[in-house]
Amino acid sequence: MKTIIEPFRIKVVEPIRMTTREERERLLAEAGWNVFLLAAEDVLIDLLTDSGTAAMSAEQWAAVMRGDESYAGSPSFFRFERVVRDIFGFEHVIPTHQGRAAERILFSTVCGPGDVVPSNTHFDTTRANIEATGARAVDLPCPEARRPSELHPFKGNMDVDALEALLDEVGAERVPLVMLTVTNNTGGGQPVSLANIRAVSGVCRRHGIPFYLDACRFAENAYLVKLREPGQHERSVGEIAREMFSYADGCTMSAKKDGLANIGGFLATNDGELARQERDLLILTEGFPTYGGLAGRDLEAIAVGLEEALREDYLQYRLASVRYLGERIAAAGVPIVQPPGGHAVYIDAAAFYPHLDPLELPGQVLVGELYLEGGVRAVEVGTVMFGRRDPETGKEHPADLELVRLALPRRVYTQSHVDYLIEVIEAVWNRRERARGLRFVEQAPVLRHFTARFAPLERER
Ligand code: P70
Repeated sequence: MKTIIEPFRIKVVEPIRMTTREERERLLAEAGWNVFLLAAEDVLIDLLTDSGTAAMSAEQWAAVMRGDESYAGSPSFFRFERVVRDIFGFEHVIPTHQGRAAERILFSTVCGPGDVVPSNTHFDTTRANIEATGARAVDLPCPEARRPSELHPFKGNMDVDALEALLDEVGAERVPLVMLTVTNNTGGGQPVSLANIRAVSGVCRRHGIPFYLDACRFAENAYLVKLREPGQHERSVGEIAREMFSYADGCTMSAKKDGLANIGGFLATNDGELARQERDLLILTEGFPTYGGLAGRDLEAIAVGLEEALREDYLQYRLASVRYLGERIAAAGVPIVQPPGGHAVYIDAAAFYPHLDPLELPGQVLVGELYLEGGVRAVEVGTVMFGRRDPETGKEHPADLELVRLALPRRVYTQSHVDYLIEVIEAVWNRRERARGLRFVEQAPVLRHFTARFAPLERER
């Protein structure tokens, strides 16, 4: 059959609520045009994030009941550890309450002032946790990553020459580790090829630098390798994933993504001495090493979820729905990051609203318009998230790209939800010329996108 269906049927439903346009205008104004500040019940289709929003399977809920809540030595931990070791291949597995806790523990153990941590592109919490230690986070995406409309199978790749040049410039001793984010979330949910992982790992080995993967979306990356990388088509996704991790010395993971869980994460490494230091820190802030800030039932849900995330019927459906959304809106003329990636479709808001300057926050404008039009919540990945205000002069510096991410929660929405979304996006596209810019009214010094408030610019276009 040519139709790729949702490979599940629905056992529990959760009603979603339609609002009127008048209500949404009031609600968005009250939220200062920041959709993070909306009540979730006022959102119809929530594409804010694919993190922690997955629908759990019957098997996961059954595992939740098996959860053992012993403070130390819970069998739920040992089941979790066995699955993580089996898929990822690392000896030491340290559970954390989510991805950023793994990042904080890793970076505060290995980084300090003057250090430099390169990645294809750091996610915002990763960058913030590196910078919090006084180190510098450097993004080295491949050149294709900076050109949204250009087709390339592995736009998540790192620029290996740029990595070599950086190591020559700063000296390998200043680089406590190199990271690759799979898939590259900030760069459009784009996959990293096995060849690139191998090449980056090779550079690291030559210089004696540990190499880590930010593994949040490892299963989607492995499936895209299977689809797009020559010679990989016949292999299982699990086998590809194991090869990806075989080149690395450790990983950080948010199980809220490809763990198909609503909370959780982990840090993994083959370095026993490092793991000991990390566990000491874990006890200080997260909890005892056999639960690390999670309940036994969460560890069980993650153990089942990690294996389900590697099932190919699920990945085929998931990637097909992202591709369907991307291809339909692109066919209507909407500029998107091409080709659609793993967990989300990214609209190029700078090309969508060419009449708006980056400092008029075109991405945030588009996010607001999508909510006003159809109760859809997306997220800006542009100047609001990655731009910087100079603390001395107050001058705003725009981000490289002005993107809006439509992240699809896993196993949550159906084809007709996606068809509705396409209509909403087309309606916003058709009146794009009338959109006006936004300005910041309030902002926090770090991770400002979560709490900032905005107001429309006076000028009517
Ligand atoms: C997302 C969420 C989290 C994330 C990630 C990568 C590649 C680490 C983490 C941290 C965050 C988010 C963004 C916008 C709206 C809501 C939430 N990404 N590395 O949606 O993991 O959140 O578990 O601490 O993508 O992309 P954690």
